[in-house]
Amino acid sequence: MNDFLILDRLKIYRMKMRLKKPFETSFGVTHDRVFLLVEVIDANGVSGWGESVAMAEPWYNEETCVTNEHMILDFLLPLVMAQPFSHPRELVSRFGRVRRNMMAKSALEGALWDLYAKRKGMPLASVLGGVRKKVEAGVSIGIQPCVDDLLTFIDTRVKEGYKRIKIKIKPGWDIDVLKAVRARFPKISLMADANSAYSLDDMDLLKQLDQFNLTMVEQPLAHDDIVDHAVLQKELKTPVCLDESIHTSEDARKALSLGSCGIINVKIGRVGGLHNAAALHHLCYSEGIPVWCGGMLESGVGRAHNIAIATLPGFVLPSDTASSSHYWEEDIIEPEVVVNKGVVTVPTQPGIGFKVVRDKLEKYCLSVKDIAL
Ligand code: OSB
Ligand code: MG
Repeated sequence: MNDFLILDRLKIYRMKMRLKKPFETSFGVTHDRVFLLVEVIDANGVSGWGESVAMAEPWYNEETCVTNEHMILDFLLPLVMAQPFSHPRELVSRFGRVRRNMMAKSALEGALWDLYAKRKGMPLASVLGGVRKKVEAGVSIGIQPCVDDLLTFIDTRVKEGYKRIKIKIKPGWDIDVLKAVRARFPKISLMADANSAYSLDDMDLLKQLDQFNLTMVEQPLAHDDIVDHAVLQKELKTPVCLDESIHTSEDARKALSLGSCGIINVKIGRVGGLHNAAALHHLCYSEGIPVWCGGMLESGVGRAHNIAIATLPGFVLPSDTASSSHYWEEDIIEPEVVVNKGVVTVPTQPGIGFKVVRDKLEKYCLSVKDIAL
């Protein structure tokens, strides 16, 4: 008797969903979220769902939707099919042969985790070792056309109960904007994410961040740096949080030993999947480094995975797990993700715990690759 996961089909859906409002960061503006969904179907017709958080363009990291599809179909799927496996963790070492391409690995591994949990009849959060029934939600607010628009937007989200507001900053949209936000909202938990828009030449400006009592400043310096961040962290009282620079637990270990940051943003896609995200969490938890789950403008599928990982005990800061309605006119899952008084209730159904609604999926689907295995 074995409990091998025997796969029958794999489907890759190329998706395009219009954001309610364009999302602007220091690296660019997103109007439509173009992404991939991965569905794996076992011999009993049970489906597991994963989402690739790679974007249409390589501005956040080097991956794109097109490179992810190529990696999944031409390299990762053959590794999955090469030998039987009974747990998604067995794939991590197989995928290790493929350098990087973390988001591609994560999309496929995520679908297999959902399938695994459904076959066990357990919520994904429980399978991962989660301990929370609710996760605290923060919200990430892009660069706005003017400061008044930003203040109005923050006001609605604060009134809705979000536990932390993150604003995006870039040169020219930083100190004055934060001054205005703090003047209007002196008490809220506030942070700023620069998506690598500064360098050590901006030290004087970055030091001014300390006056705003920010919970953290996220990824102020280069996307591939941990050395300059250590120099900066020594000069700042505000904790530095790393996002783009951390792809593995080894990266985190080195960053922590250099003192490059006080907090780490864990994104499942950026670290190559749920197994690696849990491992990164375990390292930070044992080192006393707080983590939280970052977002990548996910549809309901990716959002559900984020909620599951955020139930681990070291996720002690609010995560970017906003309501579906913050981003979308309608999401592709039922029920939608809802933040109530700043928290999301973790689903108790098996797997990701949200149902993918086929009609809605089809509405936003550009094309499908359907592969018999
Ligand atoms: O840096 O955290 C980021 C969105 C796309 C790419 C990078 C980032 C973001 C966000 C949005 O901040 C977070 C969310 O999905 O709510
Ligand atoms: Mg970030």
